[in-house]
Amino acid sequence: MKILIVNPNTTASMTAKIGLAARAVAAQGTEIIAVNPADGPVSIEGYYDEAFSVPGLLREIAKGEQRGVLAHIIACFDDTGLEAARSLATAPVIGIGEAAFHLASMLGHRFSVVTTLSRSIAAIETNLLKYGLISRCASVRAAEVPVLSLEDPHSNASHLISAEIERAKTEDHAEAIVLGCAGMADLAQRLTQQHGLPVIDGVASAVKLAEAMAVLGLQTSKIGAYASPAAKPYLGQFKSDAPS
Ligand code: 5HY
Repeated sequence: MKILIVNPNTTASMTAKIGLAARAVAAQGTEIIAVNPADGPVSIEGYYDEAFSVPGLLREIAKGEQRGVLAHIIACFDDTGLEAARSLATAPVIGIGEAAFHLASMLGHRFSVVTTLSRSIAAIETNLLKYGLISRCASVRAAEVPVLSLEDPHSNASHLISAEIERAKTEDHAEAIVLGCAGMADLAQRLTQQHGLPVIDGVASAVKLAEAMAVLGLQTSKIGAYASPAAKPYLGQFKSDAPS
């Protein structure tokens, strides 16, 4: 089976890291296709970046549909463009945030999220409300690390993330931790051992959920919220994106 994983930002090293984390847990026979758009922000830190990442994301989802992938994964923790992607796609579309939240909710009474910057907290809390899991979330904390510092081996990002995990554990009584950035995908195993509680990476979580849905032959429901977009002209630079 083919699974598409889209990093909606345009940093190729993060796409490579995401692909590595995905292939590390993929089942035999699962082909992971990891891509990022050519156009758009190098990192997504807040609503404005998010808005400009969506067109490129949707174009990659459209290509995945043409390639016949059995599931799509959006590898941005804000689940950027999730509903639009589901409207476009027939195969299931899984956001790494939603995937990780659900797994965390099955591992402890309450979980905390540790993300990059404070400016990302509101979008994560909004998603928790939307997914019906806000009551299971003890806190959403930010380690105050820029997304691209996760690509710098000399940064102290992992140390700051670790310190925030310890605070969530001791101050917020979190029983599980969700890593709030796709760029943290390589940290989950070490932080689980270091802190003695489940530390969950959304990339790996989404890959296993995607495989499950593909094996079950599940597809996005097209009779309501995620119905295919109505055919209409789009003018200007989005002319070629118009639904037919
Ligand atoms: C992500 N930004 O997973 C989010 C995380 C964040 O470029 N990839 C990004 O900090 O919002």
